[in-house]
Amino acid sequence: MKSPNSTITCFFLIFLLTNSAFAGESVHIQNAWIREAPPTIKVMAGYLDIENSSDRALTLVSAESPEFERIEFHISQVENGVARMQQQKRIIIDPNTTFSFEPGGYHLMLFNNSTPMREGKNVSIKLTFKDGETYVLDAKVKKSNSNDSHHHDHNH
Ligand SMILES: [Cu+2]
Repeated sequence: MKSPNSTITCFFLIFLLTNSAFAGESVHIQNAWIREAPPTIKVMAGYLDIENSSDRALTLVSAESPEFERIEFHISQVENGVARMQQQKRIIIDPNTTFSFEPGGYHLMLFNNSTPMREGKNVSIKLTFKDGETYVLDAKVKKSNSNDSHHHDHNH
């Protein structure tokens, strides 16, 4: 026969497990910025670091902002000397790693801003993960400080 005590312990354990499966405390997003572009350019690149200090992989499935029509995940690659960008439907962040969107590699591609994007502006971006969790972060518009290989020209 079960003692009342073991039932209580059991409930308590379930509560703890549910809590630890919540990624909120083990995900940190830092260094979010958007590269300032001339006002006529309606496609901009954004960068950030996502630190996953949990012991399970995270899958980033979408990004959105009230300031932009849409946001895609892209990777820049050089093929036969030509820089190309390819859309990625999802981004997987392995357990205990930091995933960087950075110039020349993975980046957010932000389309059709509704307001001018000048240096110093803060842009709210919402990230959604596969488990339904969302994060809202601020990305600062900054001038590029390096002449890296990222191109704003698209062949979509
Ligand atoms: Cu791109």
